[in-house]
This record gives sequence, structure tokens and C-alpha cells, in this order.
Amino acid sequence: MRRQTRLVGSTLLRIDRLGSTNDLLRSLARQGAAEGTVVVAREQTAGRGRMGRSWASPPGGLWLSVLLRPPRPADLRLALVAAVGTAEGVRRASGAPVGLKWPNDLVLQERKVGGVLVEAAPPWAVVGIGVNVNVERALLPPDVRERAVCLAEVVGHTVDLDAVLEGVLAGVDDAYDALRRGRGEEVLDRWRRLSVTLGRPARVRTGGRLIEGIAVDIDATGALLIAGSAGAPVRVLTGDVTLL
Ligand code: BT5
Repeated sequence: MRRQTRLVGSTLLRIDRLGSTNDLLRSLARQGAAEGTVVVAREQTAGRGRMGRSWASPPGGLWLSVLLRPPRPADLRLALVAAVGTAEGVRRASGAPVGLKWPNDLVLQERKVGGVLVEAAPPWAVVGIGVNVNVERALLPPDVRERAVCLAEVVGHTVDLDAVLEGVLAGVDDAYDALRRGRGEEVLDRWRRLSVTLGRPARVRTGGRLIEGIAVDIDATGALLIAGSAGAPVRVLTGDVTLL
């Protein structure tokens, strides 16, 4: 049965232009913001990816952060939960068949349409979500341009940004609620169904190491399992995956 009230987006703050929604939300948490608070920006001037990378965030995209207070803020599954909720919400709102690449990419036509950045700040986890909704390619840095795509390009018309926001908030709320209620395995199954990673040969760069093999599955903690030609699959907790 669906719940009547939603946690994610119970308080929603819209900002025109800021550095990073993750940073603002982190400082709001210190000032007593409640779990479920969301910050959405029209434009970010210092959007971040993982490992100090930058995230291009011109107007036309959906740039938001959600404040969560999970039992374990560093739980690897949070990124997968957020990715599942985002992909399901984006699919519902736009019809674009968005898929997921481990650990945090949203992909469309083999290109990156969005990403998730979870930052643990115990007792909080700040979940940043970026989706190229109606982002003009010309506004992206040249090196990003050819590997990125936006929803509008794929569906053939401008997509209602507020409808995507609503879909993503509902999707993340639903997936996080399942995790909190001990139904994490169900959310991981939803991730598997949306995955473009599993079953494919992949190269993983993790902690200075390169691992090649078939991405066979994710385990119950959200780690990626890579099977080589011999021995047990290698368990990958963090890194970048290139599909071969
Ligand atoms: C991510 O990192 O994919 C996480 C992105 C999270 C962005 C959201 S927006 C709201 C919130 N506030 C923030 O400051 N961040 C979050 P990663 O897997 O490290 O991917 C980063 C890489 O993606 C970059 O090095 C570029 O190559 C590429 N990239 C940058 N901007 C992009 C864009 N708009 N679309 C597609 N790819 C992009």
C-alpha cells in the first residue's frame, strides 16, 4: 500500500544559482534541517562528481540534493537506491528508457545522462542527483559533450523539468522507504533490472588497480562482482567501470 505522506521533498528549497546543492544541504543539516529536506538549483557553479571531479550544471538540468538520516550513512547501497529511484522517476516522467551503470551513472543510448553523488556526513547522508533534462550540448565542456546526452535529445522534445523533479522525488522516496523497511534486496533487484552493466565484459579502475572480467552481479551490500577467467569473482566497492 502506498504511504500517504512522503519523506523526500517534505521541505523543498528552490535556489536560482549556487555552488553545489550538496554543500548547501550539508550546512542546512548542521543548522537543524529535517530528514527529507531537498534543495533544487536551476544552475550550479561548482557542481561536483565523485573523487573531486566536476559536474557541469548549466540551466536546463535537474540538480538537486536530498538529506537522509539512514542507520549507516556510508552504506554503499544508498547510491544504488538513489539511482533506482531516479531512473524509475525519470522513466515515468519522460518515457526515456534510462538505464543504470554501476555504481552511480544514469545512462541513455550508452551515454551519461545523469549521476548520483552520496556524501556521508554522519549522522547524515547527502544524496546529490544530477540529470541532463534539457541541457544544450553546447553548454557542456568539450570533453564531456561527446560522452553525455540529455533527455530532450532522446525523446525529441523539451521535457517538463518539474514533472521530472516530481518523478525523481517520488521515486527516491519509494526506494529509500523500501530500504528503511528492510526490503533492500527488493531495491537491489530493481537495480539489476535497470542495469546495463551486468552480464557484460567490463574494466574497473579501483584504488589504482585495473580489473577486467564479466560484471556478473551485485552482492547484498551493493558491491560489484567481477568474474575473471579463474577463481572467485572479485568484489569491487568503489571505482569507475568501462563497459568493453
Ligand atoms: C557523478 O560523478 O556522476 C555524480 C554527479 C552528481 C551531480 C549532482 S548535481 C546535484 C548535486 N550537487 C553536486 O555538486 N553534485 C550532485 P562521477 O561518476 O564522478 O562523474 C563525473 C564525470 O562525469 C566528470 O568527470 C565528467 O566526465 C562527466 N560529467 C560532468 N558533467 C556532466 C554532465 N552534465 N553530464 C554528463 N556527464 C558529465
